Amino acid sequence: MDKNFHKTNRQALYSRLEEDSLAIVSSGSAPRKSADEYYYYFADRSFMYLTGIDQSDATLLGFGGKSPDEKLDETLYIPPPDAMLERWNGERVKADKAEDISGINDIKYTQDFDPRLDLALGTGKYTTVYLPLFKYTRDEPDSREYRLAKYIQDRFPHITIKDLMPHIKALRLIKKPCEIEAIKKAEAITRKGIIAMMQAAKPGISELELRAEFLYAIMKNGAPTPAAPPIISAGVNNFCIHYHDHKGIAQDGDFILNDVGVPYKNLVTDVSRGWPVNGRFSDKQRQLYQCAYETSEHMFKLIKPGMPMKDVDGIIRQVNYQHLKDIGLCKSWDDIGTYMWHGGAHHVGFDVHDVVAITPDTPLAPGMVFCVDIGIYVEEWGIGFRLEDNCLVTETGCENLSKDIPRTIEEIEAVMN
Ligand SMILES: [Mn+2]
Repeated sequence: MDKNFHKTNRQALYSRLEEDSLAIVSSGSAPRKSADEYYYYFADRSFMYLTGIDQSDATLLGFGGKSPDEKLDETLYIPPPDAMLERWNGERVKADKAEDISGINDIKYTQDFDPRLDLALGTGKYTTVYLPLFKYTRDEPDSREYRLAKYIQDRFPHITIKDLMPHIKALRLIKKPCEIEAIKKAEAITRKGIIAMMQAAKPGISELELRAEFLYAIMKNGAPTPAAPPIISAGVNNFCIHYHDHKGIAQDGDFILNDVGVPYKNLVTDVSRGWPVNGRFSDKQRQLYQCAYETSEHMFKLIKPGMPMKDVDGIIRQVNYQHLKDIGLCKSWDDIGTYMWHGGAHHVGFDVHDVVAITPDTPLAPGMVFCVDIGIYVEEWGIGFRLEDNCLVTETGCENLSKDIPRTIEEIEAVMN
């Protein structure tokens, strides 16, 4: 991304904050996996959104209440050069490069952060510190932000700590044109990965080999990693929604489920398809897939600005119920939960389940990107799958960003045979 993207994001963020406030966002560090082995480092997504700097243990310090045209008052703290550590672990971002990437003019080293913060808060000039206080579950250990919040409260009791996440989530909700372009690039790579699996598929292939085909295709096309651990399963394993075992072998007649995504410039896709391992839909597979396809097509004709977010899920369920009733599977509305196990409309962006400011009543607006995900699970038939596409809300309606990934029965069979 161009540095102006990150700069515009920071300007928009600071202008939302109270005057006399500070905002602190850290890039994070890799958690330890076992012994002296660490998980791959993955920069905090909001830090990436604001700076573009893919460097662990870096911190952005910004000052709130600035109007978007004012000169930004901010400092980026990066780890200092360390020849020995860099020989082992790779190059650390240097000040000039950090400035080029982020558009931040004031770059300092991490050891300068604590004294600067103490000094600033000690002046009595500031009343509020914003920190991204995000926990996925309540019993997660405290991140650096929570520890910092506690330190500030103990040491500077006159300071109010506020959560920065609602402001970041509001910004991340509406995608800019360069983000949409990046998602489109990511869709093209995702397409290659999914087609590679479809073309390699044959009865007897293992889930692991299908996964390898996907990873090989996307990495060969420049994706350094999948967007999230790919979900690729066969037969009854499709009934585990977040399946990661990859121990199964696809038998003749099995349906394959793929729920996969790819990042491009930090923007990700999330696409699911269901397809027969032998390349020909059976009658039952065809019936069910067509229900999901018709529901999806209905949604892409319907979605437009102003519609409340909750209607996407709600209408998917109603329309899909009607289709499942037409083929005799649902007798009454009470049956729908037997076959539809999850909702289908989460946003995608810097995260696969994007961290955005949304409520059920939020009206859709141009620039939002979310999944239209129709999952059908019929255990008595041994068939389960999702048809999941990425929907961009436009000025007048919407666009299916993943429409070029084989989607109709005819397209899938043509690619596989
Ligand atoms: Mn998905």
